Amino acid sequence: MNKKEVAAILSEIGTLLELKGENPFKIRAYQNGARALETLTEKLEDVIAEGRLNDIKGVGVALAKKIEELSGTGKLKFYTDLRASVPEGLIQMLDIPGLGGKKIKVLHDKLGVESLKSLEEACLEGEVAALPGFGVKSAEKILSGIKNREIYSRRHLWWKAQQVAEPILEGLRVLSEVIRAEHAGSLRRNRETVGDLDFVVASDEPSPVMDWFTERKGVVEITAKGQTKSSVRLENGLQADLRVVSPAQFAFALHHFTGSKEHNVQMRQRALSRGLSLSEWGISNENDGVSVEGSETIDSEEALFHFFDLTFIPPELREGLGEIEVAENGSLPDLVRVEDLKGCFHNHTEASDGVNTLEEMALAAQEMGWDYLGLADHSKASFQANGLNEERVIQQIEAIRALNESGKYTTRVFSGIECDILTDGSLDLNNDVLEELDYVVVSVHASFTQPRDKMTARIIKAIEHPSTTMLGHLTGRLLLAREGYELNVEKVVDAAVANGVIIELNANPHRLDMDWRHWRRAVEKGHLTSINPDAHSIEHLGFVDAGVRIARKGWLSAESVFNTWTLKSVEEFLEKRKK
Ligand code: DGT
Ligand code: CA
Ligand code: CA
Ligand code: ZN
Repeated sequence: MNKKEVAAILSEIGTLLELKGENPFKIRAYQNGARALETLTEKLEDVIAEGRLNDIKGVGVALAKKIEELSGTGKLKFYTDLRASVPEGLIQMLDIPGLGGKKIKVLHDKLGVESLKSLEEACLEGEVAALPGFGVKSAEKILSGIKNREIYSRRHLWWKAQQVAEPILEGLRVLSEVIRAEHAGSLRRNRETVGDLDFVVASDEPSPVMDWFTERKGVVEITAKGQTKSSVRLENGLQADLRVVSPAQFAFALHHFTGSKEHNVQMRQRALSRGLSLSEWGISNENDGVSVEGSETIDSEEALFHFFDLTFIPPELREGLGEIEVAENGSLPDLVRVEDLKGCFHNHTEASDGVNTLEEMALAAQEMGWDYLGLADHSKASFQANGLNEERVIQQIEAIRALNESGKYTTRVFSGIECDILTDGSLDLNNDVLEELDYVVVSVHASFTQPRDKMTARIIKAIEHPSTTMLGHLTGRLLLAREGYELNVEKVVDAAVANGVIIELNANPHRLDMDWRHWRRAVEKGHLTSINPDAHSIEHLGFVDAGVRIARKGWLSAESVFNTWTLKSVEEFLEKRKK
């Protein structure tokens, strides 16, 4: 386990102890220990190897032993036992925004609630609002938190769903009875979250295919099994549907089960307007149901779209948002591809809350084949992330300059910062230092609950700051975990365009922020974006893949994406912005 993971467990132990009403000194010891590790500037393994764990302020002998155990084995019996001793319902309450160990203990002690259901009832009956320290607002917030949690639990992050789906698709493709196999549904459409997995297979022998699909390791329940459709529930909570069709039906079935429903409805209307009926089986005459001449040769989605006088519509655009009309004109955009990226911005190093060094990040970027890499550690207001003050920023700028001059790596490193937007919209570092940087990302990391107008004005003020180059994670949302803060997206986009500021597409699979639904309009207004992984480790650089998928879903082509530009154009752009 790395120091961040260990710190997270210590902090959770603190919360669990709070929940149990343990001794405040004990609780504080774990919280302090977590904080100490979060802000540790060295590698945890080194500190342990050199026996210096005890020297860290806030880490006593007992805690040091636990940290060593976690770091070495990834496990800690004390933690496992503690977790098991707390009712599951109370642990679930920790997912509700605004509820921590202390508050949950009060709810449990005063109202006897031990499950989300009983907590919901207590909220509805006004019991929570009546508790000291709670009130009507916080009861409402708890209610919406419970509701969101339910909605969240029904869906899965695209990134995770993809990891589950990939081996299934590969497994299907190697079966001798399988002629073709594809993903379908929301996963194929690159939706940010996925309800269930869908697979479509062409085969003349469905039985062995269905057997393989339902008898795989990882299947915990078979909810349906037939010759054309089977459904299973998998151990990780995901469900998966498999359709097996004849090779002649494959293109129609793939198109149908890719969806979306809205896109399908519009395609059917288009068919109907020609007296035809389009379904997952094929194209027939609306009146007599007889298969239509020419339709039997359709063996691909390209051919299917062509039959209806449309250019191929990439799956990610099939949301019923005007893609059919644009395909009719043959003017769908040439969507950005991951190979188009020549680098990326907004990445963290161990100087703030990342786990890798500057050199490790530069090497990893070089291995990605990138011409440039922008670093952007946190600024000092993000103290929990060990944000940099002015002095440390200057040190980092010098370290980056030295690295570039050493010629050690072919990747050019840009010095940046992820500067906190303070509550009033001002920036967290002084102007002299901001001007020394190659670029500045500005982000909101605190005071999420400001009213919509205030938050909008706060962000616009930061956009108008002359040093600002990019706006980080527009809404602060965490998919399936936390709603974004309230703001007027349209106004923020307008301000960004007016000031030549780039709104990033944060590619972290938990964020994918700004949402894909806003990009098409933003680009029509002349907006430029940058697909930024917000990497906190070298592995996270790979998040750009998720970002590109969402960019495609937002109709973006390479020219609207800053980090597809050449190193020279990027340097010129950043130079010009500085003047
Ligand atoms: P999900 O699973 O909620 O993330 O979203 P999808 O789009 O994967 O939905 P799913 O799995 O229920 O169905 C897969 C596709 O099958 C869907 O995108 C379109 C098609 N489909 C399903 N039900 C209907 C329907 O009632 N009408 C039409 N036109 N298409 C449907
Ligand atoms: Ca689905
Ligand atoms: Ca499905
Ligand atoms: Zn951030």
